[in-house]
Amino acid sequence: MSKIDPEEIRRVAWTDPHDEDPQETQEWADALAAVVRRCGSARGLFLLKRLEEEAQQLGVVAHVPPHSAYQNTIPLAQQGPYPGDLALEQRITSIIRWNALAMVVRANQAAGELGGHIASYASAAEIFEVGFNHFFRASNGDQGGDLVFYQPHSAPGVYARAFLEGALDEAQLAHYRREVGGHGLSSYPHPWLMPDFWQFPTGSMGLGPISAIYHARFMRYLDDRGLAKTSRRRVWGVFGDGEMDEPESVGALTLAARERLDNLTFVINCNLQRLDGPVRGNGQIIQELEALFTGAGWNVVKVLWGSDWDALFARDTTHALLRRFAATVDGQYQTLGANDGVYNRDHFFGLDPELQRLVAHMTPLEIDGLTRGGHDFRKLHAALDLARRHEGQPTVILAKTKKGYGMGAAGESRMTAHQQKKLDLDAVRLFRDRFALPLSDDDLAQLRFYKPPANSPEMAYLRARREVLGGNMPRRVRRAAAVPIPAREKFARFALEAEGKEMSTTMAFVRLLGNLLKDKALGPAVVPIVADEARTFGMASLFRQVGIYSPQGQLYEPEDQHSMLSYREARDGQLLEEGITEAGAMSSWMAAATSYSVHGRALLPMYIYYSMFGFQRVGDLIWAAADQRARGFLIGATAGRTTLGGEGLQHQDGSSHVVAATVPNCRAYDPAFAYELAVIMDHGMRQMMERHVDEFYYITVMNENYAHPSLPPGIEEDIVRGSYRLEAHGDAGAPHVRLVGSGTILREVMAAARLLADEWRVASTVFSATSFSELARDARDVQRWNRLHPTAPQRESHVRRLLGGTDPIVAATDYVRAYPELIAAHVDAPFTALGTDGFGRSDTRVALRAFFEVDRHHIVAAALSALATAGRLDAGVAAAALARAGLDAERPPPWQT
Ligand SMILES: Cc1ncc(C[n+]2csc(CCOP(=O)(O)OP(=O)(O)O)c2C)c(N)n1
Ligand SMILES: [Mg+2]
Repeated sequence: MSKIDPEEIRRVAWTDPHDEDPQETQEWADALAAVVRRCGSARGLFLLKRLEEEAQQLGVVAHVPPHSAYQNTIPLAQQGPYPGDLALEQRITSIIRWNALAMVVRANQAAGELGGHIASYASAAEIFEVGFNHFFRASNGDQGGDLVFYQPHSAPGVYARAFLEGALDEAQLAHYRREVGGHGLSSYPHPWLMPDFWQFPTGSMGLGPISAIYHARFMRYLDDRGLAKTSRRRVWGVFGDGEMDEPESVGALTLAARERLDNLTFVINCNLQRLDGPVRGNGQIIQELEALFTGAGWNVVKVLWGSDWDALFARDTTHALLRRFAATVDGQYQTLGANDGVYNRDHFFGLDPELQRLVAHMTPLEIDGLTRGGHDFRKLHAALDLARRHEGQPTVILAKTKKGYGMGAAGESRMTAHQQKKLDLDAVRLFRDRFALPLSDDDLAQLRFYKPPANSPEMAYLRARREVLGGNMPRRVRRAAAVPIPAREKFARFALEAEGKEMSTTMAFVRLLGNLLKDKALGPAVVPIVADEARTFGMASLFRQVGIYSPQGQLYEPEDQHSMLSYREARDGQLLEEGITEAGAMSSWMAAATSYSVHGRALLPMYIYYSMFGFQRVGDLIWAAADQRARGFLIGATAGRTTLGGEGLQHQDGSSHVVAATVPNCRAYDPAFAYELAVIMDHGMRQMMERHVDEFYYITVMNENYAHPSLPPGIEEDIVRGSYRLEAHGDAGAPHVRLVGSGTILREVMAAARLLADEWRVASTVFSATSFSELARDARDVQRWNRLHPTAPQRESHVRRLLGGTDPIVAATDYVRAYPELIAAHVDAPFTALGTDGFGRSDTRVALRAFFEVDRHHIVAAALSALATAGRLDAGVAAAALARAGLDAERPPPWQT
């Protein structure tokens, strides 16, 4: 042990005024250092743990910060040699940087409105390149590759690399953000728009992180159930430090640790900035994230300082650098990043005489060249390698970078870096020089893309690296083997031949699900998902029938082990019981719903949930699922604003169908009868599992019990189209009205038809509307075709086929009026919509339906009123009907109370 220099001790004391006995402190520190040197870090850690136990026994409470010092987690000694050619990789990265920049600047020169981002990729380039050259494995034959979630605003960099790999051509790069016309590249990762390229949409902050976690988890599920071999596949996610503020980003961290997802690595691009400014101007986002991830149970690896700092650390025996780092907030780091070596010398090192001495031998240019760890291949490689080898925990790599790295005064660490997309010629020239790009001034002026000759060392190296790793990335596969759907009669006989049996459509769904699970071919492909509501929907029998997935099996005797419905967790359990996280359940659903593409194994997920907590709560995840070409069923249960009686304002859903109608590949249905549900599910399964159609189904089911008729003949296709003629009432020659009902309100409509015939001598035809949105879509298509083919024989939409003519139409629903009004523009008759606009509230169904004016009496009154307006009935009859039913014409509208 070297002799302690009293001068050194004084220096420690000088920097830590709380130290009463610096000599003693130094002795402890030296003793620890000696043990680590002699016996290794494991022994050092052991001693510390023992000391901590001793301290606890003595009643000493440690105030240990929840993060480590502001330095690299991996010490230089454990770094290992770099397995690549640093110089070549540097050159390749520079070329990609250039092409990414040229792509964005060109898009903005060509059409100033297109936008695009450079600064995010500029900060992430080395992270991506280390991944592409050494870690990201592509799917190759039977070898499933890695799943990579790319930071969305870095898309130009991913395109620029694909250009070098030959997956994209120059014309495509020139059409960045110009997708109309079919040759362009989408702004961010969108599988809908680039189905052979992108796998996962990440453009909406926060959805990438939660989705990545559930994909990693779902790979375990596939393996544990023997559905696909995934043990060699990994999930890598590169996300922004600002993005980590999204609740979704952090909402599932503990799940990843709990399920020991060591197949998962996050790399957080900690450039300390988001769009408007610093992520934590007055704090340190890296330390905050370290505390968060450590607390959640992750393995945390910090990559803060590049290799050129190593020599400084080695000489900094008193940790003056670490103390200065700890005292520097991110807003200050940003300013340091934006300024030159002289500024950094004076405003960082200059604050401490010890640090001044440490860099006294360095020129300002050398100080300026000190890089952050996230721009150093060696440091990044060591971290990703550690993550890949680490067992039992997911790993997060916190990589400190600079936003706009290399953009100089045009963007580097500047407040406005995020939105910088126009660079003048001087800035572009500096960029070329900074990255030593082989570009002439004319190349710069033209913003020419650059691709080295095919036989150049750069291209040979790039190809060789990707060959080792299985080929080009990103790449998306479009299909998997079809899964045969059993004959409808086999799984749905009870629904098709219900013969008046009483049930709810929820019960019918659960029974259908149970039957499908028993089918030999389809059964194993079904993935039932709940978010702590299985009992609510009468699905508890599934616990025992198929088991609840748990990677640990069941480590306890369930309290109800002797019950038929025992809570059974199993390693090969089929049901995903997600707990109270709709975002998590939805992410699981997405993983299963895209398994046909990601894993080459088509599955049929069915996520059943409180309908209010779907499109409203996790609508953006559903939108992302649509982008991802998800296939599966979303079942909105306890649906309808007046059907879910007691639950009140926050539970009663009156709007999900309106939102569902806006998702282009979502087919949404509101069936009233079990046979409708069976026909819709049968159709959906065949579309998705047999015909490989990229669409998914949203079906609302209710908890109201009533009698269900059998399937009338010949109406299956109309059920799928959105409506069919159910029955007629009244005498020929009487004034006639058309009544349309959907969901349980169809039964109010049927009752109204009888009242109209019996009490008011009005005839009616009743239609069941299984989907106003599907009717409207068909009508919209036909309307457009007719508009564009004015001289051709005009086509007729399904809704006009059913509801042609001018007899008034009254359409009633348990959703807001906007839902039935989707078809109003496509019929010629006077159209009255009755719906549940306003706030829900708790009461009985009867009371609620009267309150929202969707019960039989209001339907009768609306029908008579419409006939009177049309001049087919005396207005007094309508008034009499209101009076007879005791309806208060002067009460305020329900949507105002
Ligand atoms: C849900 C959502 N909200 C807002 C945005 C707009 N937005 C795009 S990037 C960005 C800042 C991202 O900062 P960060 O995550 O730190 O990434 P960086 O660009 O700094 O690498 C914002 C606010 C978005 N894409 N998604
Ligand atoms: Mg950032």
